[in-house]
Parts: sequence; C-alpha cells; structure tokens
Amino acid sequence: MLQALIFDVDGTLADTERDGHRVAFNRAFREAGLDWEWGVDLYGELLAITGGQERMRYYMDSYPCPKPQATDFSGYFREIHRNKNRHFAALMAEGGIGLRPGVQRLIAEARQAGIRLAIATTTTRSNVLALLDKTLGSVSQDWFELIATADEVPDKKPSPDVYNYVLEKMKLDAADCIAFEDSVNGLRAARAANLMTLITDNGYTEGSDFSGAALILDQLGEPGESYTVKGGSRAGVAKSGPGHVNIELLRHLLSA
Ligand code: XBP
Ligand code: MG
Repeated sequence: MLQALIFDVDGTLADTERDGHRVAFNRAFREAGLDWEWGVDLYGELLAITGGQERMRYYMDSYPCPKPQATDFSGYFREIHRNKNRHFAALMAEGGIGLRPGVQRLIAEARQAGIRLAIATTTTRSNVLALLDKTLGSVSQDWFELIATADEVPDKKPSPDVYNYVLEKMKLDAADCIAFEDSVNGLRAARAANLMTLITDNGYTEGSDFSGAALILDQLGEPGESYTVKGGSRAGVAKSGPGHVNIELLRHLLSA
C-alpha cells in the first residue's frame, strides 16, 4: 500500500543543473582565478559523475584543462565547492528556476492524502533548502519528514545509501514507496534499494537507458497539460491514466 513518496532534487523537483549548478560552478572558478568554463554540453558529460567535488576532480583528471595551482586538491576543491554553493543559493534567490510541472500539485495532493514525503539527494543540504525556500516557501521544509542529502550520506548515487537511509530512518518498507528520479545514477540508486521508480527525464537525461523504471515520462503533468509516456515496465498504467500523475495513478502503479 502506498505510504511514501521519495523525491530526488536536481533534475526532478527542478531543472537546476544547466542554469543553476553549472553557472554557479563557473562563477566560483572565475572567483578562484581558475581558467575553467563548463559549457552546456560539457556539463552534460560531467553529470555522469555525481557530487560537485567529485565532478571537479574528475574533470581535472580526465580532460585537457589548466591544472589548479594547489598542493592540497581536496581542500582546494572543498573551498571552490563552498563558494559554488553560495553562488547557487544566490541564483535560486533570484527566482529564475521554478519547480517542474506537476511537482507542487503532487506534493500538495500527497499531503492531503496523508502520504509521507521525503527527499533523497546527493546534493548539499543548503542547495535543497535554497530551492525549497524560493519555490514552496521555508515552511515546506517541514512537509518533508526527512531531507536526506550528501551532508548525512556521503556515498553518492548510484550508491543506494541515501535511499536506504530514508527507508531505515522512516521505518518504511520499500514496497510501499515510490522514488522520483530523472537520471540513470538516480534510478540505479533507487532500484538497488528495491524502490519502484518513476522517471521524469529532462534535457540532460532524455534518451538514457532507463531500464528498470516503472514509468518514464517527460514530466508529471498537470490537468490540461498532459505528460508524454516514454516507456517503463508499467507504461500501460500511465497510458490509460488521466494525463497527469496523481495519487490514484501512483496507487495503481504500485498495485499493478
Ligand atoms: C545531483 C548531483 C549534484 C549536483 C550538484 O544530485 O549530482 O552533485 O549536480 O550539487 P541529485 P553539489 O540529482 O541527487 O539531487 O555540488 O552539492 O554536489
Ligand atoms: Mg537528479
């Protein structure tokens, strides 16, 4: 029986990567006097590596680029990452990035139906709070019984750790929950924690191999703004559904 919805953040709640994190990284590089500029396509490649500090380290090691003048790379990237998250918070506060279609509605419907809510992300906690504050208001932090981030769970997706942490802390059975993801790394993490997973893809993740997902949609949809069904083992449930993801459809999905 459906008990809880567990949401990924970046790419799922909002399209934060291209115009949020990427831009914030570039500002932090400039600030540090580091001659790196991550373009839109390059950043798409780098998203294969989860975690901002891991991503910078991977770029330095794998791409032809100027090497930072540092002896302690961990400390160096930690500092840039702190600054990048400060720029990210400023970008969120400007309000240019909103929630994806259907997210706010589905969260409200879940609360009304007594379905428990959680967040499971590999991003830093301050980034989640910056997004929630601007989009749903600071009160929304309390709507999520648990906000699990890289601050609590350092082993990032595709590791299932963050999902297992949510299930353990909330004393939930994976069979009673649905995970919402946008990426292959997120899907792998959720599936390794035995969670049914609903994918809403985006510009960076469309065309990925989402094998194992119950449903692959372009968006959650709204009444009057239908999702497109792209696949998934239970695609039929969405095809015969109302065109937007609601609690009834999710219950159906879990019992199908
Ligand atoms: C996405 C990530 C993060 C963000 C940047 O997390 O992999 O690394 O790109 O955030 P998710 P940080 O999809 O699980 O929300 O710089 O804080 O890592
Ligand atoms: Mg994501």
